Amino acid sequence: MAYKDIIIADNPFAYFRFNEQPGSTVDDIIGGASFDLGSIDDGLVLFNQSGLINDPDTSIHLYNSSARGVLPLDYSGPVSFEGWFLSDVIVTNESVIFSNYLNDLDWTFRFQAINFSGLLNLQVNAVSGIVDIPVNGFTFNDGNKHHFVVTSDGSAVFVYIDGVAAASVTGLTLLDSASKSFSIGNEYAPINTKAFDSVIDEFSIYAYTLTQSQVLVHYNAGINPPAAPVTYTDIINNRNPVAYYRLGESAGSSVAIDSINALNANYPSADMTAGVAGLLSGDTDTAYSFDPADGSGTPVTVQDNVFAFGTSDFGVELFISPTLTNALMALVAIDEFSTGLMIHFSAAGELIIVVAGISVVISPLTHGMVAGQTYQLVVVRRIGVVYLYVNSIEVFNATLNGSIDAQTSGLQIGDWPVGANKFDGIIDELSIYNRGLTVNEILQSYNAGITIPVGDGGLFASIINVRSI
Ligand SMILES: [Ca+2]
Ligand SMILES: [Ca+2]
Repeated sequence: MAYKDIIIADNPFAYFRFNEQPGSTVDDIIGGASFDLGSIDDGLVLFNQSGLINDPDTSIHLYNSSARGVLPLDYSGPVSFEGWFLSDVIVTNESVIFSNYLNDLDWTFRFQAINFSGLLNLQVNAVSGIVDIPVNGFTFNDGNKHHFVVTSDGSAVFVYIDGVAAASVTGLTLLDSASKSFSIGNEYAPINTKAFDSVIDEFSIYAYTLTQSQVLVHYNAGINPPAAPVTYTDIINNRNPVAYYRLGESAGSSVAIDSINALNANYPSADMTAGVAGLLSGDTDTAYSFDPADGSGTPVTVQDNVFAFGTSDFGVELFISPTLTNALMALVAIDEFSTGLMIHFSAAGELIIVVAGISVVISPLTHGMVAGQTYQLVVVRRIGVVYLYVNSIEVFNATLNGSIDAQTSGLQIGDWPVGANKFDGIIDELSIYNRGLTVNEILQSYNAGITIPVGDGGLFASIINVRSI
């Protein structure tokens, strides 16, 4: 998970990424009831500095200026401030990273580098009087980026540096400043003599006190780049599908044991073969093989209403290896013919997509699938248009804007609800989405899931070999 997503998941009151363009105001990306640091005081502002966390987002240098706004929080109650700064300058004056400071009489706190002790220091104007909270052991101008968090819960103040508690004072309640003037990168206007002369990034404010474990998670997320998904399964899970069936369960199981986000299903003990080699390259997870000769009994069935997409976008991705393509046989069916979604082959070798009773017929030459090979099959709807992708290549699209309604018979894999039209071949790794996957997503999962063997005669092999994300 990216740093930004982790911060947003922890419900900040405001979150400034400092990725603005010159001339713009500093916007809180959370929006809603939060607030913007709309004004930047006169002074040198260097936008688009290299960011301090491990992602491409930029940062800002507010030398001799500040980003200010009125922060409508009660400072005497629970509150947290978090961000990153670069410690690459020799501090020659008090150098404020953030503060609540309207004037000499109306202030609550300032977090600053101070020259006379060489320490990082939180200075708090508390109910009990002014208190200095030095961060012992912190050496300024070490050339490194640092993560900081300051929390106050009304009775104790904590300072965390780089994920660990670095200073704390108990029995301290912050004054609730009348002005609630809040500045990043300096003290109060118009004096501006205590500018922080380096880079600040990813400033977030919370109306509660972050816990030690939250602080550590945030720090680690900013220091370490999020691990890139490396397997097909990782990629699919990252997309947060409505359901993902890996189809490696044993026959007769009623529990989706190796699927993630999947709804429990009825995997019949007869009429199909579980445990066959899966269709993903380099993945030991198994798949199901269907054969009409085994009988026309129950398909894999999932009873649930999460597939009621209405007229909204949706996505279905799966891998298949058809034993033959010229038979009436269903791959995936969501509910009944007239109110659902079906993907099936016809006796003429066509691939047919049915949405709310409206069928489109894709000729064998167009869909390009032949018996005995493995294919990634993706059907998505984006703004009323349904697209078919085979091995990541768009081969067909048509307007199919009918409503896919709440189901009575759920999701069928390898047949459709009335039975007797069983697929002949292997089905694996079915994922379903309540949005239309993008072209790049489809290509990414294709590349992760399948490797065309050298010399393979697949219709699309020559095209695929020159495509990449
Ligand atoms: Ca940033
Ligand atoms: Ca599988």
